[in-house]
Amino acid sequence: MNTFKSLSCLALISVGIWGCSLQDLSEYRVEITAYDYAFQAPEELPAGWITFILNNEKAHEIHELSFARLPEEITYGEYLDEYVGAWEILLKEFQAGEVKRSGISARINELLPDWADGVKYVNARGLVSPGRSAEKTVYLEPGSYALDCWVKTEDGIIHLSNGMTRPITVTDESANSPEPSAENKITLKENEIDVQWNAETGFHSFAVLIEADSSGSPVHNNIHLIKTEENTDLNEVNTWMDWYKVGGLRAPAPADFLGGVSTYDATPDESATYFSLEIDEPGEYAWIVQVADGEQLWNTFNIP
Ligand SMILES: [Cu+2]
Repeated sequence: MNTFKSLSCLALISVGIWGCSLQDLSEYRVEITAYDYAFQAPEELPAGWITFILNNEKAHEIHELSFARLPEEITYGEYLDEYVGAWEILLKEFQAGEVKRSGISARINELLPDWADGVKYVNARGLVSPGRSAEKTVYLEPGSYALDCWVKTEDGIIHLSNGMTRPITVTDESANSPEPSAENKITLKENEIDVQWNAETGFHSFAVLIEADSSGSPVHNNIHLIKTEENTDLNEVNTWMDWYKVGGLRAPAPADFLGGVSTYDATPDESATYFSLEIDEPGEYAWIVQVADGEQLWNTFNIP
């Protein structure tokens, strides 16, 4: 099992990752290895801030880490049968054209069990292309979780249906790990991605803050970094990032994803979401936030 705790602070300083203090000695790091289609992951973790490294260097497809916290009385088996099963039925009907996009919400409510509202997505995505690794740091309360990949195969099958899912129990024991002190800040505004950083090759850590709309809801729930080529169509990437599209998150990916995060239960401005990634070569890149069709929210830039 590739679980290890607390890389030494000196090692981190030597490669210039964190503004390190003695408290950072207890950063809790877990490596999750992705395969097509499986995760190698621990069965049990302590509660608190956990840094997950998604190692996608052994797989041939793009993958993600999605953490769903299960309702207390529900087993992982029930979650797979009744909850994931409902989404599988919906997806088949949607792909067959029997359910339209506008009808998804009504149909999935018919299919899902009564307890479905109790499933909480504490953190998702962080799409990572094959050959890459990326990190994110997530706060986990004690409880039962499912670690899933919701990306779809070329045939439109959810990776988790092919086995890319693991149960993880978060115990009452504390990870004794501090909230990350990321070196860079990203603020997601309604029409702007505000990134405060030095765009250069190397390892970069980010805290993501999300502004609220007039009703108090977060204006966005995701951000990713992609490497672009001359023919990369960012409108196409935006459309592809929408799971609720027949071709959404379905192989092949239209861009090279370095990492990022999605968060569904975020509180605007109050708590940050954390991720880190490695920019391994100069070139053209883009920060992209998946937004509704016809809208655009990205920043393109060059790494010299
Ligand atoms: Cu996957």
